[in-house]
Amino acid sequence: MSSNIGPEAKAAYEKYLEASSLEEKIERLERFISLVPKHKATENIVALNKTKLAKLRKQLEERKKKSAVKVVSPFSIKKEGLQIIILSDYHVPGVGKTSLLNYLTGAAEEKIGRFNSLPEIGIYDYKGIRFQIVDMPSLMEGASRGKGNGKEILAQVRACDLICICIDLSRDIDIQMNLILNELENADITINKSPPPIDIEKTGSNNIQVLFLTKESRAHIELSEKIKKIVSETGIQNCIVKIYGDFNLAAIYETLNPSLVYKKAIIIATKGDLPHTEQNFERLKNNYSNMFPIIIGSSIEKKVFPDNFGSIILQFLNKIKIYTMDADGISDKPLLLDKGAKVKDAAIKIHRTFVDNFEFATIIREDAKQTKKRVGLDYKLEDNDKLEIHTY
Ligand SMILES: Nc1nc2c(ncn2[C@@H]2O[C@H](COP(=O)(O)OP(=O)(O)OP(=O)(O)O)[C@@H](O)[C@H]2O)c(=O)[nH]1
Ligand SMILES: [Mg+2]
Repeated sequence: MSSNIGPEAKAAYEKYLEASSLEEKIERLERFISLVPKHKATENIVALNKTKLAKLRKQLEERKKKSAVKVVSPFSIKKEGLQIIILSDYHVPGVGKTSLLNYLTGAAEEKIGRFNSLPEIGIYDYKGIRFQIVDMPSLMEGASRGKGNGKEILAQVRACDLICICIDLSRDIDIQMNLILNELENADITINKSPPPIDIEKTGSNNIQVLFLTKESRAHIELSEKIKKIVSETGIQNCIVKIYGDFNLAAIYETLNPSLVYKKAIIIATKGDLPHTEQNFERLKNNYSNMFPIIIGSSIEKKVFPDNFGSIILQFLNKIKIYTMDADGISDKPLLLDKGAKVKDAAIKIHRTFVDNFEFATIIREDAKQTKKRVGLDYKLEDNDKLEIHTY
């Protein structure tokens, strides 16, 4: 073990090595990872141990699956439309999550100012689009290790479409940000980052091949042997590692960690009406806008909140809305599609038969020169297009 990790983490690692049961191993490895100081020199140690941890967790899950009677957790929320999870750190008084939920959806008014130990859910309707907003119980330090139902909360966060981190501007912002970012990282939830440009495909042959498939990846061709060694250390002996872009060894560890998820997140700063909160808001923007392109200032008390919140989210999630139309008129509930989607993607979403029996489509685009256009399945759609599909 490297000397960069400090005595406390070293001792924790030794304890992990002595653990006998699977549960004990997981708990001690989690503790070890949380104690390793996070900087460049320890990146690989953290990544390697996270991969180990993910494997142990998987083993435990499989063992539980075999024996367990299924119990539905109150923290597991069935997704309805785009799911947004509101998170904050634990504090009395609260950061303002339930106030925000109530402002956007009208749900849970009676729970404002009272600590929520269970999730509260509401539907925020924006121009006919339904966003499911989940106000989660606040995260305590150690949530990723299970404190305050942290594991259940973070398991749901892994499945959502967007994380909204609420930061109380009347308190120290770095304490709040550090706690949340730390717990998310320890739960293998990566924020506002794309997955590395690497695929690892298992093969039948008994060797590890590394393919550098672009000019950017070939700049690191000398890492080939190191990559093989890292992959084989995790127990994979037969695979092709395909690399499509610029990368480093930490990215190889990342790809090998089956439990890593990549999530988009924004920050909502709360209680902007309280005295001396301007400085904290400036500080929040200065320190975190590299990682968070969207930081919204708000005061629910004074009803200060962007009217176009729905549109901000859709843009950030790279979604466009398409209005279908037929002889009876234009639907007021749009279809949500990924940016860059074509007529074909919309047709599939409506019903497969619209693709199979497709004749042509008509598009109305308000600000285009030719407002009504006849197009085919491969035509690229834009936000707010009105679309009519004609079938045989
Ligand atoms: N001044 C001010 N107070 C606010 C604002 N938003 C919420 N509060 C107050 O902050 C307190 C906590 O608000 P909640 O919405 O219950 O906070 P929470 O994050 O849901 O709290 P927990 O469920 O306990 O984690 C309440 O007394 C709210 O009235 C705001 O914009 N300005
Ligand atoms: Mg609450």
